[in-house]
Amino acid sequence: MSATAQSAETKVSAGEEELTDGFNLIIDALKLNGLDTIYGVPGIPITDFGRMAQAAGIRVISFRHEQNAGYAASIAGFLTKKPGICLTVSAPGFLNGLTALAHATTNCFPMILISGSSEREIVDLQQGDYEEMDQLAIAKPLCKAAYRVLHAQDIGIGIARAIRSAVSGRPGGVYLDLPAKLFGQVMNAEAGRKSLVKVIDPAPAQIPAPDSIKRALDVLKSAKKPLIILGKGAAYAQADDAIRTFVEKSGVPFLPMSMGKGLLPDTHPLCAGAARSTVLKDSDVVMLIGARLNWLLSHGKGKTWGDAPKKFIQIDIEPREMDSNIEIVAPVVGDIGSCVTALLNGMDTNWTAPPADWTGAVAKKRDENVAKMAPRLMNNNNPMDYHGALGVLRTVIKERPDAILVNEGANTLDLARGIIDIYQPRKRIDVGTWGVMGIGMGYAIAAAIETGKPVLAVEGDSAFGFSGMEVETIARYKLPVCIVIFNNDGIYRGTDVNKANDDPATTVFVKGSRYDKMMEAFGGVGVNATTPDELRRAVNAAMDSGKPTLINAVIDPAAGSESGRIGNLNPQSALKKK
Ligand code: ADP
Ligand code: TPW
Ligand code: MG
Repeated sequence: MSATAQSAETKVSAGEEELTDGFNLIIDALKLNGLDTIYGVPGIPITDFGRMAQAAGIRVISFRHEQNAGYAASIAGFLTKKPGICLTVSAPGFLNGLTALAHATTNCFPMILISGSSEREIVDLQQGDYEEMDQLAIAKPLCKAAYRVLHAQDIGIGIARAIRSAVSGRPGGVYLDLPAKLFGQVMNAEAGRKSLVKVIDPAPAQIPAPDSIKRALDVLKSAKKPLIILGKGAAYAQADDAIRTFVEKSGVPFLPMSMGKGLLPDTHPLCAGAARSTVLKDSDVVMLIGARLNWLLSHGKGKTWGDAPKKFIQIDIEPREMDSNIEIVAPVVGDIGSCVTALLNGMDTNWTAPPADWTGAVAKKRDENVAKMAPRLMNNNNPMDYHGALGVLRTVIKERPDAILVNEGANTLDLARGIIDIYQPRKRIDVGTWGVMGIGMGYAIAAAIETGKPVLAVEGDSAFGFSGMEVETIARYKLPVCIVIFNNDGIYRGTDVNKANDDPATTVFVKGSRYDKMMEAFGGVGVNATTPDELRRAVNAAMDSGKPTLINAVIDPAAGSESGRIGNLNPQSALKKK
């Protein structure tokens, strides 16, 4: 024991000095900054920290695997604009959480991964400590910022830096390394209180330059065939009213990206969601609001964008995003709330809507596509196909527009994205920029915890498997989550055959699996649904009761296609035997 700690203890027993320690200071710092929920997995050196945080009124959600806790924290950040907190043990727990931290950074979600770590002196000399790893160095390239706190008196500043780094500018993941020794460090309580920092205005408004607003409006006004694309940055910004007013006042058709759906309802007269290929190809001016020109938008070039010459306007908080793939003729750098408000203020009172032949053509195409799809959504096929099952879920969400839809898989993802209309902002959360499988249960848990709304998780059977054990977590916390597994016996399809030996093909699973029994094992409701009618009854009952429910929706194993809608990105061997 150090001399300081020794003397402190002596004083406390003499009743002369009130003391605090690392455990308490971290908890106090989080609470002071309104961070009231932690997603994690306990163990050395953070077990007692979790207990104490819970006792101090922080909601601590204990998961079965850190990756799922991390995904929960990442989407909590997206939904609330406050950094989601994930807490893990050292080396293996840290590494399990790291995928989610990288995911948060890639998707521009604010998150803080807090990991306990082993003794610095031993780690740095590589002397083989318990769960030895130089975690700070490993985290650095995968997040926006990484910090380590060595002394109790620096906890306040360390957490303040982590919060500000996560939410200011382009949001992202932050790593905070807390060595085991820090938790037990003792210091004077009054000095401890004074060392804490309540972060003032953690994500200050970033006002766009007036010139950039004027330029953007001039370009938009000059358009004959304009288009607005709303990305998940626009959803994150929580500038819902300004965005809706701007789109409606401009009269420009809009295309929502997957998680931008619901900013304006998918059923809005200006929504071009069901005319996607037409508007990308034929538009002449495209205004991006919180959406990057990455692979999801074919980098702004190539066949998808057609031959019509195009001008791009881009609104983003990150200046380096401009010209990342192609030239942006009107860059607008600032936070979306400030930018869209400035655009609205800059629009003349005599602003004229785009030419009616453009808006009319977009609406016509959209209505044709919607009409073409309608009968397929009402089919009662047995075994079910994707359209029959998704037709049911579409109605479920239409009737409960405040429910949150979680979605992952390949066919299950791509088809649900197009078929299930979303009516309110931030009600659809999915695989994001990486198209990652495994976000499902973590997202569902955080969505239920952070919003208190019912959650419908629509999951491919493979996708679900990446986080399936968290069904127990959902049952344990009695969360209003209804999981529907599109069980087609495998990845993309359940029909592949391995002709070389007796092993199953690489993309297929056990046929006729009953995932519903997993939820029953933990005391929740399990249902096996083989028809759209059975599915409808089971989902409605689950959404009405709020009981943890898992529905095994049996889907025709031959119904899907390889890689869903992105088969074009899938290299296939030219030498493959037919
Ligand atoms: P999508 O996948 O929906 O197309 P992306 O994740 O590619 O969306 O893009 C989101 C963009 O939004 C990022 O470039 C990010 O910098 C930006 N962004 C996030 N929050 C804000 C905000 N508050 N104001 C402005 N831009 C933001
Ligand atoms: C972390 C690759 C993309 S989609 C998918 C995998 C494994 C599963 C598709 O099957 P599923 O859906 O969910 O049953 P369906 O309806 O088409 O049958 N590892 C990670 N992320 C990704 N994207 C993969 C692997 C993949
Ligand atoms: Mg499948």
